[in-house]
Amino acid sequence: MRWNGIIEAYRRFLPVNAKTPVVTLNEGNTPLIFSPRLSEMVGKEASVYLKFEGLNPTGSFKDRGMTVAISRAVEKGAKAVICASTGNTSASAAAYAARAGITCAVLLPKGKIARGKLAQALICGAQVIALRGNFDEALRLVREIGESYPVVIVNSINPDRIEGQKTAAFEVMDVLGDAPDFHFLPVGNAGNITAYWKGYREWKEAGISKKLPRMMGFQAAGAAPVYYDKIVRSPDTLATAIRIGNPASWKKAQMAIAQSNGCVDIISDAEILAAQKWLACNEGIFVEPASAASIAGILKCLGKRACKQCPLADEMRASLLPRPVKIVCTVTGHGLKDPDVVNLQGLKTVTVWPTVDRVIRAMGL
Ligand code: AN7
Repeated sequence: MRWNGIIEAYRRFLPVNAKTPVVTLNEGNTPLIFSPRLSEMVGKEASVYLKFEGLNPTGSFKDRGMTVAISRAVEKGAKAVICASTGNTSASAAAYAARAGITCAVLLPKGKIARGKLAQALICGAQVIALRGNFDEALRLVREIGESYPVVIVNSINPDRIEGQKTAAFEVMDVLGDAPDFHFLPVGNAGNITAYWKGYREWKEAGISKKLPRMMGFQAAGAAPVYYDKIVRSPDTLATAIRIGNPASWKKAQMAIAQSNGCVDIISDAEILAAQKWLACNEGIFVEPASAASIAGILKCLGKRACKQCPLADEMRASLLPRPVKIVCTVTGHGLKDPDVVNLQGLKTVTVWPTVDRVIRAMGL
């Protein structure tokens, strides 16, 4: 069957009507990839799946929310949209605005955007404004501009974004037949964890699914306002996508974690890099550093340094895990967006003269 994007697939759960002009790049329908090695690490009868959102049209989960936000903006007659971004929202907004034929302005923290994301926003013709400030300052400006100028904000403070993003939970349930037991996610501006929880709840309330997952959120240690329950004035992490100190959906994310009996924890930049490398080397999936946060998270839960409140670690120790247990980790963005990370990983090519002998020696044979 032909896939025409998330609005067509899940129309009756979304804030659209027959007259809404659908601006789509056929986003969604991303694969839920079984991870044999993570499953084995969790234990017998465990299945761990990776929701690979890097396979959306602009390479991140943001496209799900953007198709709804831009379609609705066009429906309202908007001629321009604006967003603050750590990179992926700007890439997505630029692409969908280009498709809609409207103007897009993006406010980015100068020098803190992965190279691929910047290229995406620029090539799609967005007005790219580098701010001498961080994401939180950019979002504050966008809120102010949205109040006084005729532009639609397409950050996740626009509820249409959350509505679109909740379709990822629908897709997970469509594939698994029900919600998983645990859902692991990176947390930055906290929109995505809010959206998944909304999606899971809606289908449970509609009687389509039976279970609700425990929401497991992970923040970079240097940018962890939800974990510390405190605004971080100068957030810092090499995972630039989640370099956020005052998340827009903070309260809703806390609610999702509390209501689902889940957990929020931190991982260090070193753990993020290690998880990114581990996933690429062991499962062949290259994700950007922020996305590796969910993998670093599950690895932490399975290891000795699991946080005290971690339900997964607790239940594993006490053999209380439901059997068979199902776990989903969302990997939010594609690794190709941030190619410079190979330098941080300390990875290098080997250069040799063009002889068989030299090549064989370089191969270590
Ligand atoms: C790859 O693009 O905030 O907790 O401006 O790009 O919903 O914010 C990106 C966030 C995780 C965090 N993974 O999700 C932006 C932006 C990737 C991301 C997150 C982002 P939220």
